[in-house]
Amino acid sequence: MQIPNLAPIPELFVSYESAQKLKSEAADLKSHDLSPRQICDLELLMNGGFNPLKGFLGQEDYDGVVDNMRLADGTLWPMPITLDVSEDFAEGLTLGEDIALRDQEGVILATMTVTDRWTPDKSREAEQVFGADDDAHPAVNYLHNTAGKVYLGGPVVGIQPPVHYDFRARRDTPNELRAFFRKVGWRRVVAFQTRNPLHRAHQELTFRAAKEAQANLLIHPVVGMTKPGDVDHFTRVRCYEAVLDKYPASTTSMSLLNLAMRMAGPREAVWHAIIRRNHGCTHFIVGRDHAGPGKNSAGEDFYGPYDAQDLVREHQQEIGIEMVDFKHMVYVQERAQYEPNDEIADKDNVTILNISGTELRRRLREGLEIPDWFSFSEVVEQLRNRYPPRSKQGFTVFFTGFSGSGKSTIANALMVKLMEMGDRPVTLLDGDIVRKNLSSELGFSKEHRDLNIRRIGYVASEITKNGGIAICAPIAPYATTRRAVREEIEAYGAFVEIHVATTIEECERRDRKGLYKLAREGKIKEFTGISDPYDVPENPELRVETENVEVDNCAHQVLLKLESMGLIAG
Ligand code: PPS
Repeated sequence: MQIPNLAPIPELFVSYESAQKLKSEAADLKSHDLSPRQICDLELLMNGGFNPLKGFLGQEDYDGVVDNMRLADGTLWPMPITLDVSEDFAEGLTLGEDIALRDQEGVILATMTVTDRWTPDKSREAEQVFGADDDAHPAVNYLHNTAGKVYLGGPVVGIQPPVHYDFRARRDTPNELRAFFRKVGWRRVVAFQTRNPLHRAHQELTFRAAKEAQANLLIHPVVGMTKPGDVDHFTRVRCYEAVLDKYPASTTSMSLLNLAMRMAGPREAVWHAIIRRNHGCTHFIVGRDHAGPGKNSAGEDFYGPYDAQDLVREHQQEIGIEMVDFKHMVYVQERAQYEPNDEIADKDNVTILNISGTELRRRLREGLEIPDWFSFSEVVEQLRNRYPPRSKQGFTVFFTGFSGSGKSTIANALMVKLMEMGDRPVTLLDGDIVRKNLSSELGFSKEHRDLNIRRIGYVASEITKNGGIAICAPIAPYATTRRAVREEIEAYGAFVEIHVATTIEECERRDRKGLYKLAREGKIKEFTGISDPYDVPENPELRVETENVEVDNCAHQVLLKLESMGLIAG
């Protein structure tokens, strides 16, 4: 097991000439546009990362994998690699027919002969593979709410790998890595799987693992799809590059793996081990709660903390890779070094320091110190860049209220006050301006109002994502639409909902544009508050009254709110 066979492993690609021919013939085939996850799966099928699979699983293999982690011929394989499609697409196919598999731009990557088509029992798959039919598990959620209803299976013929424009030199196929190990004479290689930035504890444990196994180290991070909410791979790769310099020269290398993780704990760990064996590694580090999906809907862990280690240990011989268990490293202040937690004999007499992921995120968010013992300054710098403190992040102020309530006036006053501060660009998306520039073809039906607010939400989310301040001032009468926009924006920064609570009677009394009169006369239909609904916000960040209050004062209340939320400096 320790002396790897670094001979090339089978790929599913055809020669360049055959690929050109297949490509032109494939133009006549029915096409399936692959999802991002299927593109990741196809890449690893074609380049041998999923060896011995020769295509997407057929029904017999699928049943074997789901029920007992084995293909129909008995080979160990823990994860269903399936091509899910819509019922409509599946119905139009004849078994034995070839289909073209295209990426999201329409480029043909492969063809597949459809040998199997079936409607899976997804609840059974969830129970057997992921341990529970619970949508709190990201892969179960995907299975029920994203994946198509029907599975197709059959052998794949590879035409070209998916194109990556980022970090090209850092991506290797199994055969490229095998060739690299041959070239540099690495006979024992321990792989470290990760989807998180590496800090000092990781560097210590990987270095120790390599020393223990008398092996070289391969940092093998996943850059395909990881757990929703993870640090994006662009930031992570820059962090990994910084950490690479901390290992003794020529002992360690890094390669990026375009895997779509399922967060399936023990089964996933076995899958990861097989993939690393295929990439020419002899050892594989498995930690506590490897590929854990977080808590289930009852607030409990899906898997036991050492289930993954147990399952890999049970199958390591058969896979042909040796498991190295991941030690939980903690920092011992008195000795100024990291030590495995379970090897510290004098725990009562020393100070053990640790910073959890949650605590790290809090420190980043609030711009607090991240100590040198915890991470490397280059890594912290990358993370601070990516996660600036709230006072430097983008955010959206979303005013809602009746026509004539004073939204636009307060929004304009707020805009100039924020521009006076000058640290972030400010954009005003006022109701009237948006209707002129973005939504000129829309009317005031529920459907059109929703579309209008969605567009505003999209533009505001882009501004927020890029570190600017978006001020929106539409009527936005529907609570569900406001909630959807809030969710979209909160992925990037704060969403501050301000209800301008001027009563409809007061708005009608002011009637600055003369619209209420026309609405009363029936000359304007579906007029909010008169002949159309308005859902009063239940929990806005701020409610402002405008009767007998100066505009300047209203804008000032908003500024105070932003300050109390840490969005602007006090
Ligand atoms: S919505 O519901 O959020 O899409 O509405 P919004 O785009 O903010 O509306 C912008 C302005 O359109 C004028 N207007 C109407 N308002 C409500 N109902 C009807 N039927 C209507 N027809 C025209 C109204 O003056 C809104 O301007 P504001 O700035 O709110 O006074």
